Amino acid sequence: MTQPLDEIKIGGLGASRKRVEDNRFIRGKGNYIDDILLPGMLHMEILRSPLAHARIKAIDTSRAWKIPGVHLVLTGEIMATRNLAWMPTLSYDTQAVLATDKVRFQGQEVACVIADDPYIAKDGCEAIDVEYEPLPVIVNPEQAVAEGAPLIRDDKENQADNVIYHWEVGDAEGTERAFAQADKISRLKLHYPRSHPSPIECCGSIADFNRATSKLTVYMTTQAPHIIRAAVALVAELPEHMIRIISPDIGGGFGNKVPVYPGYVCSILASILLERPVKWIEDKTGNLISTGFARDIYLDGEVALRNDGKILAVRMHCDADHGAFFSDAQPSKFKIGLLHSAFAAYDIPVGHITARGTYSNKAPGGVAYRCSFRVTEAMFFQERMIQAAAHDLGMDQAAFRRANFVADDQFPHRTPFGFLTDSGQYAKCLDVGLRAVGYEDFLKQQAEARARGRRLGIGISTMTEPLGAGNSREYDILGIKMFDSAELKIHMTGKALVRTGARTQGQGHETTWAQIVSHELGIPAEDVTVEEGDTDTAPFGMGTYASRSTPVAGAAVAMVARKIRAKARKLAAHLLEVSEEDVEWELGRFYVRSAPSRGVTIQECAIAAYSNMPDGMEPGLENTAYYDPPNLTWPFAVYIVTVEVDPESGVWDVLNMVAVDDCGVRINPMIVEGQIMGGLTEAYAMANMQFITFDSDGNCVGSNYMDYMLPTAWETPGFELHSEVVTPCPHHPIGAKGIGECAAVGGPAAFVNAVMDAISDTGVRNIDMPLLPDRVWEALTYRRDVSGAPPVRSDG
Ligand code: MCN
Ligand code: CUM
Repeated sequence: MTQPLDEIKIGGLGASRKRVEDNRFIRGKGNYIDDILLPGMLHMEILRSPLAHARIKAIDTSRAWKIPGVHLVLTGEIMATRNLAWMPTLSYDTQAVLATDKVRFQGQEVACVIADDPYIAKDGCEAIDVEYEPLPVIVNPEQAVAEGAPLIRDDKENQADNVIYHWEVGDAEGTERAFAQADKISRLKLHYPRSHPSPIECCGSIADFNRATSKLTVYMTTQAPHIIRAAVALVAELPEHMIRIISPDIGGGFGNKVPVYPGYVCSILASILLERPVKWIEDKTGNLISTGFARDIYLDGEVALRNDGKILAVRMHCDADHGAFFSDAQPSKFKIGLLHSAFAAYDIPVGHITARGTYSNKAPGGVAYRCSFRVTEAMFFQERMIQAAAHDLGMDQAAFRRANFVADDQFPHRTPFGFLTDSGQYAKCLDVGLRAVGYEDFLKQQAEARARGRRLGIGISTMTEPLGAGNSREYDILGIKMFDSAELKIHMTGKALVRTGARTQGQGHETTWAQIVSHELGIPAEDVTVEEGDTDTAPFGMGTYASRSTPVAGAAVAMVARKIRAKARKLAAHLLEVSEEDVEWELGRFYVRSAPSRGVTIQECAIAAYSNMPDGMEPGLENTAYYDPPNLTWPFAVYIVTVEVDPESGVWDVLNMVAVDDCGVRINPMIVEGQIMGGLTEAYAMANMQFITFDSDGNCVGSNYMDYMLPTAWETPGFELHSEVVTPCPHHPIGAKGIGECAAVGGPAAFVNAVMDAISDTGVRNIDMPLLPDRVWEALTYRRDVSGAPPVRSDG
């Protein structure tokens, strides 16, 4: 008898396998965009606008052209001759590639210089003379809709004001009726500030157009190479087989590398004009002031309550500041993304959400920083409103949540805003978290400390996130449906190559996809190579964002492995000389049901596919599977934070943080924990220190790492992670749900709620993030809410 394979030993499902990609990263052998050198390559630098809103009177490039080593100076005027001064956005708006008429935000791309090296190109930019006529500036929605506000998008026909859209969902009348019957109405107004993904590697591209073959190859920092190829094909009217997008190693994406940026487009046109490779590498300030930011959204929310703690209805109005162009890179038909995933974990009979999007003189963006398209805002609003409601009712915040959660037997559950959540054990997660943090004990300590003048606080946040966009009925990008595919080739030696259309940026796909193959076929994970990111070799896919890779591409990997197994079974029957019905499968091996010791391994089937196949069977052992997810996957989490606030200085310290994440079956528990740790770190940073805002002239405050801080191990508190709650996803082939963003989504409210709890006796309802010491001090000292909405004073 053969020994059954030990799945963990071969690196299958549930193995905390070390990340194979790290082998090259920690040796400095990664292949990032700036590592790539092509023969004859030129370098591009971008001239950006110093002003937030100004008419361009003249651009004089003559001095730049004269600099030795300068090959090309691109302006909006030149772009316009190719119909490329403006480009369409994924949200059906237009965005300037290089400004022609006006600049609309500080940092906007005005011209590009292409030269022998980046330094000459930079000198070239400095030699361009632009004459600006300053215009009044708008930095928030209130200013955008004020009487007499300057019209930002005067380039657009039929755009008479600064409003982009009005949007609503839910039942307005039913909500009104429920509010009329409420014992109490709890109201909260706040601002989720602009934040920035800020990956360590900035954005960049190398365009390489070959006149002889007419083929355009672009190396690009993109999370979604196939979508970029489709977009280039549509915009440049080039056939797809003449475009190759390669996304090399990516030094972090976090949503920043989803949108299409002017730098990409300019490097492509420059390469076409010069017939030489053109490299553009963005600098850190360029990244912070001009690329896709996140959030910047205002909430006016109300909860209708019964005295016994039951939530009767919720009502929310949100004002979203999108910056100068509506360029949200999100695939839903909803203007405000998945904001209406709010309250999905709570059993709320009725609700109504209205939203308004406006333009401002700020860089465009809004949807992406470790979020499933505004779910971060949704969960933040939800958990801040829940805490305020519990406080207004005088109820314990944990008990209030438990009383309103969707119960385990209520799934699939239709939310008041139309989502169908798939599964979960919400109360159990909460109980695990409360036990871990020592809830009852802490409440006692808190009361004792308060009596001695010390301020302790405890904050709870929960989140459920719609991950895996999305089923083809409801999601598309430019009409392209959101399925994904995986291709699996088993070599004759039994080793394998799997490719998907996703693109890892640090999440570890090279490790985890191999584990799925291992789980399905019993091939050791170390025998499986994973490739992603090259549109000439990877099968079609919609890319990696919204933690959709495991829900969609990962599912496709499982499905293609099953197709391979089905063919291998036929080969096994042939080798064992029995009929297929008499063949049984155990991990890595087929055997004869009546004689289990007679069997063949998957590796023996692989060689047979090339050397000894039954009559009539096509040789080879490879296949492709497309996966159209039936629903989104809905992970759940509870985050609990305890803090101490120093009333003298407003400084707050985290005493303890507990995280209970249920993302269904974990493919690689260590990678999942890494994702949670990273997300909690970012959540802490957003709540505590990341400050990027604007003064009344539209100057970006926070355009560098002195102001916009990245937390290091020094600042970051420790986190205690819990993995004991596992609710397998009912519609995913291996029961996995996404995890990549959960902690960044649910984390911020836990920190803010903890600080608010510590000062709950002051009557202060809200301090906007980041909870900088001066804001907390102001709230405590003057007993008033502290808004973080721009403009800020720029004189310090
Ligand atoms: N995983 C697992 N078991 C599960 C779920 C996931 O083992 N039940 C593993 C996956 O196989 C994968 C990783 O965890 O290796 C993340 O999987 P998933 O949740 O599917 O998310 P994606 O791979 O689609 O990653 C996207 C997500 C997003 S949208 C942002 S933003 C973010 C995030 O990932 N950006 C990141 N985490 C990041 N981590 C790093 N290091 N760098 C980024 O840019
Ligand atoms: Cu919203 S950031 Mo991620 O989806 O790439």
